[in-house]
Amino acid sequence: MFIDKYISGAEPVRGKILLVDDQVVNIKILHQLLQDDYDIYMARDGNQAIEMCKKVNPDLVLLDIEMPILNGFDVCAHLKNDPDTQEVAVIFVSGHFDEDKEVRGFQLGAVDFIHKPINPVITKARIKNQIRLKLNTDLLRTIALIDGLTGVANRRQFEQVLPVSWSQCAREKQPLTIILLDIDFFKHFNDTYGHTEGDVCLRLVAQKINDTVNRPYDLVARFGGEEFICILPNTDLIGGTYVAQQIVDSIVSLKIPHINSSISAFVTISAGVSSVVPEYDMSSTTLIEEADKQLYIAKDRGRNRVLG
Ligand code: GH3
Ligand code: MG
Ligand code: MG
Ligand code: MG
Ligand code: MG
Repeated sequence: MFIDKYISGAEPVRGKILLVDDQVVNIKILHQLLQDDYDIYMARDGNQAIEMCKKVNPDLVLLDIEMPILNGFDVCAHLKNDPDTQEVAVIFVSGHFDEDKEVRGFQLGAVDFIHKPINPVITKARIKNQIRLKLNTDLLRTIALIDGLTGVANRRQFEQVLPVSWSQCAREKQPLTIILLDIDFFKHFNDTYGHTEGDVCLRLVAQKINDTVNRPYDLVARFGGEEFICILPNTDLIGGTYVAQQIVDSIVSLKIPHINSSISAFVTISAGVSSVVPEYDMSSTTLIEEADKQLYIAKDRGRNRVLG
């Protein structure tokens, strides 16, 4: 995932709003009011609302309270209990002012209340505030997990994802593979071309690794200075070694000049691979240590190669 699209992307992010009401006329009024500024989705009952939330991941739900079968409170409770939907902002749209209902709504995690018949100016303003807050929160969360220089995951994200992948593979009795990568003679590169060119090189290398590792649950992270690490769930040592070799080859094919590399005219990278079928009571630290050991041997045997 690359951060540029969040920060300097040409198209601003449009908020997504789900309108939930059993009365078509109410949905129509809100739709007309909001359609120019937001992407609008609609649901006519509670179950449909929950389904839509999972599918379109809206930023905000405008939720009617009085509905048959599942009322608005039930829907809100459901959304807030599901990790997939708990971040969504919920504004209740209620028939008339009722303090007990407002208390209940806020206790369930709603962020605001709007009363019918709606006042268009107040409604728009409240929605705008909540959408701005939600999009900013999303942006901060994203930035906190991304390496600012290269745009790939940062160390923090790696540390969050590894235990999740670990327990998922343990549960499914599947192998988990780690690839540790380190650019060869990168100190010489900086000394030769300068630190700014070094940064450009790091970006290009990171993007190439990211393009090469592309299964949905794989992760590429910057592990430290010129080191990168990949998590490959459901991948054994043979598969992981294959991916690592593809990375090593793809970095050579970038043809980034490196006149002071002792082994090539271009920038190269070395890789250490390690794999395990995780058990819950094992530590993932040994897996990383093993990859580091293999990386060290790859360096020792001439660099620009994979060991595992
Ligand atoms: P080896 O082949 O053994 O890995 O040699 P190396 O020179 O790559 O390894 P070493 O650990 O000696 O040097 C790593 C260099 O990476 C030194 C440091 O200045 C550079 N580096 C680390 N982070 C950054 C960064 O963010 N930008 C730039 N331009 N350079 C960085
Ligand atoms: Mg209703
Ligand atoms: Mg290093
Ligand atoms: Mg290095
Ligand atoms: Mg090292």
